[in-house]
Amino acid sequence: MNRNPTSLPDVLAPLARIVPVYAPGAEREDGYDLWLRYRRLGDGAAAALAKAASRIVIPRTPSIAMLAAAAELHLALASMCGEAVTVTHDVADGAIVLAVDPSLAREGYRISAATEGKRVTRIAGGSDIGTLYGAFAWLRAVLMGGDPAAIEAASAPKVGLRFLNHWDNLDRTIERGYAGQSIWDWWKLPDVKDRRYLDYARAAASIGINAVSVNNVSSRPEILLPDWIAKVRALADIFRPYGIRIFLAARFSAPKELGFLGTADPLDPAVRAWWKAKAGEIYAAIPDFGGFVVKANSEGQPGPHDYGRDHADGANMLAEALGSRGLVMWRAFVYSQHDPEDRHKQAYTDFKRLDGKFAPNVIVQVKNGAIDFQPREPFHPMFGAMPATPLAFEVQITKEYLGFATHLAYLGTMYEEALQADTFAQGPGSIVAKVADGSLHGHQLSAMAGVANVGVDRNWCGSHFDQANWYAFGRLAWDPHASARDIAREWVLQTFTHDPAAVDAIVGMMMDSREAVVRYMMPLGLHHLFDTGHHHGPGPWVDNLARPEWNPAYYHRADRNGIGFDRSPSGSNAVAQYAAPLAHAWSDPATTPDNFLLWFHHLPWTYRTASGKTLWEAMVAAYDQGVAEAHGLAERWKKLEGAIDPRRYAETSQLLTVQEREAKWWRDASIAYFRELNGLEMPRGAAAPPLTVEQYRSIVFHYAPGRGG
Ligand code: GCW
Repeated sequence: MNRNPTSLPDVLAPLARIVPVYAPGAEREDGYDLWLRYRRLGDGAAAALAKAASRIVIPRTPSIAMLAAAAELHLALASMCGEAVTVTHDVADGAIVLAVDPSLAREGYRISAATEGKRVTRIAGGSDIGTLYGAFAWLRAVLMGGDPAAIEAASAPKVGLRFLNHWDNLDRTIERGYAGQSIWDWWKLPDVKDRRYLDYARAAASIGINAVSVNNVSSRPEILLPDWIAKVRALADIFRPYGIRIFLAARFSAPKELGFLGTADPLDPAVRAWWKAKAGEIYAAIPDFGGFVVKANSEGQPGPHDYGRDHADGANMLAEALGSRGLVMWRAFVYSQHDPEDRHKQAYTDFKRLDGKFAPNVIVQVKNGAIDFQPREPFHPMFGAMPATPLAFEVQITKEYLGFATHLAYLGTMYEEALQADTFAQGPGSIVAKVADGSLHGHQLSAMAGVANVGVDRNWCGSHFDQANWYAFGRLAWDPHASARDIAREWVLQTFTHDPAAVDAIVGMMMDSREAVVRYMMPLGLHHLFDTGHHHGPGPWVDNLARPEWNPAYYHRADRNGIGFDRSPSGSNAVAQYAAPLAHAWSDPATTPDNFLLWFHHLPWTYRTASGKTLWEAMVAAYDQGVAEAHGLAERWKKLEGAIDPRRYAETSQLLTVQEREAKWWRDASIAYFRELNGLEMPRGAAAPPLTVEQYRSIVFHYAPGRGG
């Protein structure tokens, strides 16, 4: 399907060696279309598609979402077949009939071929939004190479709220964004409605996203002012046909900071009245407003603790203001520099005792792991431990800690690992996915939140492969029990190629990629060893920051004798926050998987790991393997030249070169530093780092992306 377009004339070759000029047609492969890549099919396939989808039939009084479904099919069919199809009310052979079938789940759909006595495809949803999802599912099947006349499928989302969180500031910078500025052009809103808003809504809806918070959780209060609500409303109007509800990150101190009141105490009647009025004002503009996401008493953000109140007091006050109209997504990412307790334990300690105290429209939003989106973390101990509270499962799609947009790291496997982790809360099989979908404790409310990786870069996400992480998040939020490999395959078929060997090769690279990153950055359960502020590259030597728990040295605790954070009963005893089988296994290094060894234990460098190697030997071997794997990714990609279009091939090649270089840097800087502490020889066969620790320490990065405003 994606054969190389006409090749570049030979005479242009000298230029092409210097600048990336592409052959005609290649300029289109800039990634803008994401996985909605409706390219013209070959004549035979186009004729078959045109026959199977000769017209689009909509109900007599179609809702706006039904029209969005028809518009998508219309766009796709016209692009793929080369001619427009009619949108009509009359059924005929070859029609795609869009319908609502209230017997289906509200957001579910059923696609059936050859029904109604005519040769038609019927796409029915439990509501018009279900029909829209069905239309996207039908298109997905077509793009993956399915026979358009025979596609049958039925599905419904397992998670209620499938939520993208943008950490976009009001000045268009993005905290932890690596794909350029924010796509929300606040200054020109509400008058200028950028085409991107629509394309964003289409892409998000195509993978089932139904909620979006548009501003950074480390929020500014101005978004709640009337002129800003008007801007937000313009976005909400564009998202509505696509089934997406808008949320705002609310700054807890807004009534005070905006100068309306002298306090933001959640129990103060004037504060409660202010938020109620504010909610009323928002609902008058945006009747389907989703609610608030709140980062409170975390990393300098204001919150109820400022007034001696607890998180439930704060969340319930906002929940009351919204009433049954909306939800409060109250984040559990809280830790304090004044608390000497292991940071791993703090959120659990703070929230566990509040279980059952939250209002019915509050969801507590919990990161996948207890610290902070690290390349690998054990699952957050709150999962399974808060039976009376619906918990949202939050992950980062943007790769703050996995190589920004320059390293290939497919995160489907990382999400899957956390979702499949067994909490043992209700005995074996109590996996995190069952907390995310609400089934473990029978909650009606369920949610998955992903921190978006979208910006104004032409390819949206900063690299082609980073699009797969947005895609995988959406697909797993739809079904948290789905397989990361299947999702990778779907994505490759829709974006890159149908050539079976190439598909296998690309899926293979994706599946191996995140583990490679873990190995060359932080093997064996090491975590949080990033350089300060921008988090780009290694900073294991950093130990002088004011907040103790912001120092990498706090996490690795390495010295002459050993390394690792003792969270066993002899240390911080964070293991006790997990259910008995895990607490037991993870208390002893001998029964702790190598992946988490130094997360839970402080061990001598001479400790014998399961492999028979000493800890030092195992660590160096893991770093070396990570570097070899990064090199391997670049080599595997080289074999794909010609199998995919030249533009995306070249752009990805350049990034893989960066990744390999930075993998070496991670390894060498980390080993140089640890070796300075332990004074050990390099293990046999391993090369010593080329630079000194001082030289690695002295590398600085001015204006690294993602720090926000
Ligand atoms: O990972 C950390 C980031 C912060 C972020 C915080 C959070 C928005 O370094 O930039 O703040 O997580 O999740 O609130």
